[in-house]
Amino acid sequence: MPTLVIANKCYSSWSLRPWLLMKQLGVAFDEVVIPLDLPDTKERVLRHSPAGKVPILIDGAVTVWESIAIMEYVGEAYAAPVWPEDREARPMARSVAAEMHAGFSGLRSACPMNLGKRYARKDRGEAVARDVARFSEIVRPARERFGAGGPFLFGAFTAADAMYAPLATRLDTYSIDLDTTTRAYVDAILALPAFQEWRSAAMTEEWVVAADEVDEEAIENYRKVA
Ligand SMILES: N[C@@H](CCC(=O)N[C@@H](CS)C(=O)NCC(=O)O)C(=O)O
Repeated sequence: MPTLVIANKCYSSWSLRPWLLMKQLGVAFDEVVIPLDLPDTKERVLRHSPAGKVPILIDGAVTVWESIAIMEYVGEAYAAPVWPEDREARPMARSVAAEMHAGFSGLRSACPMNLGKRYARKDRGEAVARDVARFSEIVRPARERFGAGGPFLFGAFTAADAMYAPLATRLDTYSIDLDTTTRAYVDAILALPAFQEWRSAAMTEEWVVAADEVDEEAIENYRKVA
């Protein structure tokens, strides 16, 4: 059974991506959680991969890092339907997944993933507004053209949805206004049993990163500890 090395479920958006995909596609794995921001975090991550970042997938002699590479490996090694079957949907799914991997820095830096908190609706600046608009421009045509078979971008859940899942949590957590189609897509991600499992585990984690402890902007705190 492969092992997926991840960080705190409350904060680690990159860890969520392959974890959710593997759960959703029924690929069994063990997990190792390395909490972020502790004195030995880096050293513990480096024991698994010289790139020094999680997620990392270890499968016998194979070590894979970078979320997209892990997803591609899962598809190949476990014959899992990581990408849409439709020949026209597949390149679009790969494009939007790569776009997420390389972009959305406005949303990612202004609204870090934090499943333990909720923030009031407010203007979060132009970079965030641009990223939110771009996200909707991805969701609406994908849903319209390829979404007939299910609630996700290309109908059934694929790696493209896994890539956007942390962004969906941010849009929810930071109370960002969305059009109806985009909101329905975000809700479909949040309703996934696998995501609920991740969120429940996040709520019981003991570790709280320093920035979170002094977070005065949060209007709700869902965490049992903190
Ligand atoms: N491009 C990487 C990003 C991985 C990443 O930034 N991971 C963060 C956690 S969410 C990390 O390992 N941080 C620990 C560190 O940088 O020391 C991917 O796609 O997997």
